[in-house]
Amino acid sequence: MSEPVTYALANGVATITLNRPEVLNALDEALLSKLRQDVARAAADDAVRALVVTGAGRGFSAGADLGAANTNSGTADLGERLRTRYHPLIVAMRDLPKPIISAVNGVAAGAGMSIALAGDIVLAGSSALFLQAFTRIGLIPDAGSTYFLPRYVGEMRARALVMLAEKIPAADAERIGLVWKVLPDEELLPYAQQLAARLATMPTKAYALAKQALNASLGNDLAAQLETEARLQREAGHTEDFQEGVAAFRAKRAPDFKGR
Ligand code: LHQ
Repeated sequence: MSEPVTYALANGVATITLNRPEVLNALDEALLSKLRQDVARAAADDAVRALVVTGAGRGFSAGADLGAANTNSGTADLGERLRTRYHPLIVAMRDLPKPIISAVNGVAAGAGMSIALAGDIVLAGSSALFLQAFTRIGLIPDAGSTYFLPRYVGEMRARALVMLAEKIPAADAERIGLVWKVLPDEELLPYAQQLAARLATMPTKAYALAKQALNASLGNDLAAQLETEARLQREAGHTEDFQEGVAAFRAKRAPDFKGR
């Protein structure tokens, strides 16, 4: 049986591919478990300095596997499933000290959309669709969707996305700020990997600290956020890459960042 998630490393980039294409990469126990393992593996490997998360086949992910007995039984404790299976994954992605590019190659629905939005930069193929499928089946958005949506697109659009649960085409997703860029379908993965390979040559430690600052931003007032910046910039100021960045600037040459 093929693995529910595949992992490949090239040019400092780990490409993590959700791999149950026959069900549009619906999230079952095995897929979620391997995905958590692969994110942890990328986090722990110093040779990895950027990640791409994408889907095999014609979808990114159709969300929770509605065929799995532990999801659709009506007596299942979905809160507990979220706490044990989804939250560690979303937190690991958000806190990962390396940039994550979500390459949304087709439909991203329900918790599959939440996983895509947990990336730092969301790219989409031109035929991708975003669907807050949850209310269609009598659930509420989860796995971070109610956190990401108002922050990315604003309150009104978040409420409409959640309540109308319409399929949002890639171009509209870009227009409202759910997506950084839309690429022709066949260019999506090569572009995502090139972009990630470029990020992998950049000051990885500074990205990790910048992620921390951005993660803290929306819960902070200005004074607290300025203090967060000062604390994290102090750390950035002690990195080898900062020394290298300034030395390269002065020497009018390209920097050679090591990620530390
Ligand atoms: C699927 C799925 C799927 C299984 C397509 N499961 N097989 C919930 C519970 C627990 C804890 C955590 O959080 C959550 C949150 C959630 O994620 S709730 C939201 C769950 N997802 C959905 O409600 C989306 C359900 N799927 C759809 O609405 C459609 O499949 C979409 C719009 C995604 C794609 O439509 P099409 O492109 O027309 O494809 P399709 O419907 O023909 O699907 C292809 C195959 O994939 C099909 O199997 P089949 O054997 O008939 O070829 C589907 O049954 C299967 N599939 N989604 N979530």
